[in-house]
Order: sequence, then C-alpha cells, then structure tokens
Amino acid sequence: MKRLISFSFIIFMLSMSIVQSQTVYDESKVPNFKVPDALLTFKGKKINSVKKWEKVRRPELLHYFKNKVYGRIPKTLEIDSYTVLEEDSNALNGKAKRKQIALSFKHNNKSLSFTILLYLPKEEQNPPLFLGYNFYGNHTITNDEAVLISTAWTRNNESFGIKNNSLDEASRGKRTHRWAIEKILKAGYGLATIYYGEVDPDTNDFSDGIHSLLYNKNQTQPKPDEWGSIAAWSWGMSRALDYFEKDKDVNANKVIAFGHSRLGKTSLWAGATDQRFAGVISNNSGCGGAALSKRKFGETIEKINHSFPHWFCDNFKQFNNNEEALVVDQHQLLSLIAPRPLYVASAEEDQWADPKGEFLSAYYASPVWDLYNKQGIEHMQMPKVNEPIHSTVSYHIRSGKHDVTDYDWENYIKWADTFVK
Ligand code: GTR
Repeated sequence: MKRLISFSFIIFMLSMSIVQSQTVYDESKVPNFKVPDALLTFKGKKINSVKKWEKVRRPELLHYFKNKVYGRIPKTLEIDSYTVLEEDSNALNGKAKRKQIALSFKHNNKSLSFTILLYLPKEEQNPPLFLGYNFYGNHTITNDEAVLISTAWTRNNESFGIKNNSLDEASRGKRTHRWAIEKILKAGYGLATIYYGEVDPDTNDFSDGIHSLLYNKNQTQPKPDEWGSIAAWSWGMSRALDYFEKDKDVNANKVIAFGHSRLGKTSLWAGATDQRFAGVISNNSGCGGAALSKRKFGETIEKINHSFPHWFCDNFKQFNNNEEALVVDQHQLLSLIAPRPLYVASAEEDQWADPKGEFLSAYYASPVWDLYNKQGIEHMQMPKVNEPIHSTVSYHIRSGKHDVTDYDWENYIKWADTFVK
C-alpha cells in the first residue's frame, strides 16, 4: 500500500511538473495578476511629476532591473583605442559612405575588440542612425564584398554554410532580408551594426567575451547580481555610442537602438541604462524584453532561464515559476526609456513572444510618457494586424513570423521621421 501511494505520488508530481512547464497559448489560461503601477513607488508613494519620477521612481526601478533581472556591470571600462580598418566614400554603388571601425578594450591583462560596420547616406551631413546587432556577422547583412568577416566564435548554421563555429564567404549576404539598407539610406539615416558574438559569444560560458575583462582576482563568473550576456551586449551598444561621439560623420545625439528578439531585449536594456540613445526599437523581443512576464504566455521566465542560463543575472532565476515574487514587470523596463521615442513591434505568428503581452506592456508603460506630455499608447484595445499606432510610443503587429521585414523597417523609418529626426 505504502509503495502504491508513493508511486502514485511520484506520478502526480511528475504530471504536475509537466503541466507547469506546458506552454500557454490560450488567453483564457492567462492568470489574473496585478500589473505593478509604474507611478507608485515600492513604498507606495504616488508619483505625479517628472521631478519625482526622475529623482525617486526611475532610479529605484532601474536599480531593481539591474540587481534582479539583467545584472549590474561591475566596473566601468572605456574604449582603449579604435582603428578605422577600412573606409570608402563610394560604397553600395555610390549610394553610401562605408566605414569599418574596430573598438579595443583592455583590462586585467586581457583584451577584446569588436567591429562596427557603418553605412552613411552620401548626401546627408551628420545623419541620425540606427544601431543594432546582427546574429551571424556583419558580412551577412549585405552582399557588399568589402565587409570584413568576423573571426569570432559563431553558432553553426547549415543553411548559412556556417561550419566549425567559424565564418567565411559562404555566409555573406545570408541575412540581407532583415536589413532594409537601401530604404534606410534613402530616408536619410545611417545604419551601424556589430556582430554580437564579438562582444560576448552567445553560450553559457563566462570565460570568454567581455565579462572576463572585469573579473576580480580569481573570479570565473559573474556574481548573482552581476551582468549576464544581455547586459554585456547592451554595454557594447553604449561603447559604440561612445565612438559615435568622436566621429564627426554621425550625429551621436540621434542614435536609435534597434534589435530583434534576444537583441531586442538588448536594445531595450541599452536604452534603459543609457539615456544618450535617442530612441529605441524592440522587434519581437518577447520574454525578458517587451512582453509582460506575469502573463506567463508563450515563453516564461523558467523556460528562458532554462534554455539560456547566461542571458540574465543569476538572481533572475529566483523568479522561475515564481512571477508573483517579481515586484516589477517588463512595462516598467519600457518606462525607463521615457520620454524618448519607443517602438514595440510584434508578429502575428510569433506567439512564443506573446504579442498581446508586448502590446499591453507598451500600454501600461505609457503613463510615464504622459507625465512628460508625450503621447503613449492610449487604449487597451490591441490594434488590428498591419494597422500600426504611431505616437511617441508606437506599436504594430504585422502578419507573418518571428523576423525583421521591410514592413517593420518602413514603419520604423516613418516613426523616426516624426519623433526622432
Ligand atoms: C528564442 C528565445 C527567445 C528569442 C529568440 C531569438 O529561442 O526563446 O527569447 O530571444 O530565441 O533571439 O531569436
């Protein structure tokens, strides 16, 4: 009997854990939860002025996200030197000026460098620009043969011809569809991109990448409240911005942080931590990006920490299957970008990223833009597919899958023309 009970107990526990880790794609299964108020401090004080927001609420939210979600950066590390590896004022059939710049960093007898690929529209003086990471190397975003191929570790990808974790000519131009370079240049914007693996390889290994430059003696991995990979990639975006401040060809006051998916989580965190970014775009950023965690729809904190244990700080694991314990939610990450322009975009077939959770997040963040008399998302009703809402906080859900398309870029450009340029 005893044996029978313990056996059925084990089966029960097993089935519970299977139930718990099942992915929710059904709106009726979204739990009831209280959305934390962006304008109420942790001590329950109402925030009703820009001054109080900036002095009290914004810092406490930022502090919480640093310590519990993305991880804080242990020390400051500035560019040691930079080298213009290559430049051509007649690139892309005479339409663009191209530059490739390596930024180098040194600390603890270690060094790291990453390369910015920069295209600028030829006709413009000091144009604004979009800055975003790519997943497989700068040479994948264009067929331009002059773009240098990274020597950093890369995830293998058969359809891109990437073998042995290293890049070569086979992958050139494989991701052109995600980067509407011609449209961007024609609209008078520059485009800058960096291969994210040069800043920190996307593996659960903290011996490589930028982290190791900032370790204390005998430290081999970040402390529980120290930076994971997303914070490391965001750090790299800020260092690129440091470089732009020195480059007279670009307008460093008009740099828009862009990112897709994990790199959209990254652009949001970059915009939150570095107020020099003039605007932020989150393309299908999902869990740990724009989407509300407490909805537990699609990807959850438990799932993301399980698949990608290195993306967030270790403290974030406290919230695996324990979203109730989070005193914030991702709309408060978005609110840290106020009053600057923010664009959150979803895709209809990207249910894993919870489009509704991304939309609601922009909606619940909007009272902070209201404080500054800027227009956020005013209605709780999600817009129809392919009917964008353009205001200082913008949102669209387009048809199709998890990706970056020309449709997305056309909308980002329109929004940037009105709210950033
Ligand atoms: C998925 C991950 C998402 C998203 C995506 C991506 O596997 O679960 O959170 O970041 O990868 O970056 O493409």
